[in-house]
Amino acid sequence: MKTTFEINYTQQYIERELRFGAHNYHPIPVVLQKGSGVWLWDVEGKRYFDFLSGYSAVNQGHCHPIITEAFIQQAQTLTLTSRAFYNDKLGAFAEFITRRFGYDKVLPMNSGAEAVETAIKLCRKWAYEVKGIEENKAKIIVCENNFHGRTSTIISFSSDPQAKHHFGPYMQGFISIPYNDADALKEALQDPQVAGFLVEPIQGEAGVIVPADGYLQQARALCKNAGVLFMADEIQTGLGRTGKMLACDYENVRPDVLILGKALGGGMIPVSAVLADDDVMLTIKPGEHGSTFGGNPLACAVAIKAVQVIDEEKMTENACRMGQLFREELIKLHSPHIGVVRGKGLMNAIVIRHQDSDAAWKLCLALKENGLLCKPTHGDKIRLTPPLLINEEQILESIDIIKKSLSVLDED
Ligand code: IF1
Repeated sequence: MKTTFEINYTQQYIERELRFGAHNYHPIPVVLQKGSGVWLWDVEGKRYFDFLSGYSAVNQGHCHPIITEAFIQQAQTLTLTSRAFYNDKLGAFAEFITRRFGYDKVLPMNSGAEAVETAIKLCRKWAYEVKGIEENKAKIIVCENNFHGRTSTIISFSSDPQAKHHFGPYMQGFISIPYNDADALKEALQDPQVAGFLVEPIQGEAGVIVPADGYLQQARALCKNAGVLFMADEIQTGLGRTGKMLACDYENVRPDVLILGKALGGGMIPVSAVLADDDVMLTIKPGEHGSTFGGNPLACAVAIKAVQVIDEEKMTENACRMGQLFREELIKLHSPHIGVVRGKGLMNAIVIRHQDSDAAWKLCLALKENGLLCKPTHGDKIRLTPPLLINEEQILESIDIIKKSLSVLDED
């Protein structure tokens, strides 16, 4: 039973956060306290399906027992040494992750944005020292409506005004082309100063934009022919999210530079990584790049388990099956308010069709009331990305919640 007192209780948490925290987000008004698997609980004890999964950082589910165990054990042993010294976990992580994904070397970082920055720096170093581009002239091709993070360099090549307005001056050296357009890429690759192509295999923030079958393979081949690096940002699409370990696996594409993040930290700590072969990775020499926290023993111990549980518990296969069922069931609702259902595996989105411009926000509030958490993006799109261990019964239950919640949009 919900009393006025309890509503105020939630409100108190929200007010404190607003009072003392910067206002760089506009959260759904729910205050979370506990998580387990696909479930979250708020401070009033109400349980929700998590259909955001910490923006896909929690693919393995909240507080996964095996990852938690590795975390606790390592936290009680050794957590941070810096890279001034060797530690006994970085080698194990490096061997594990390079073998798992088939690359010569890994460079560990923390956030996704740092890993993207690392890929950009690596690409430029390679451009000058291997490809032979004139100093300070290297260019990287990116796609319109990309999302690769929020550093001042990365927002320089964003096409989202919200992400870049009044954060200039911007970094030079990026060429933006339409996504899912191999001809545009071919054209842009004519420029001999191009050193790389940075792309999301499925665009996340843009609203789960799945490119045409064959696009990634075509793009990969075009880059190879032009002698430029194909760099895949799999920070959000990777680690089982789309129903394959990597979204690039759908087209048997092996990027020259593979960027991983988010779920590599098992939903517990920020862990990101850049994978490449020696001809690229060894262009960066000691002292030229790094991070205090990158490759720390706690991160390494957690990251190994974070990937192992995805494999051992067949989360990728489950994401593929449950994603298919989920999209089928969404379409079967025949809701006049759902314009589009799209996605792969458990990386899905719906586009809300409604005259009211804040209909998606209203729907998310109704979903929250009915026990399912998610967040709109770009006004009319809602990403639906539950943890990868969600089962069939839970998918059907979530569909019931969505069906029930859609009725709030009938009213006007
Ligand atoms: C926020 C979306 C998800 C990413 C790709 C790099 C990064 C991200 C493909 C940077 C981050 C975020 C950050 C989050 C919103 C979020 C997001 F809405 F943008 F699309 F995941 F759903 N490459 N994605 O998607 O990684 O530095 O954040 O670790 O609030 O900014 P980071």
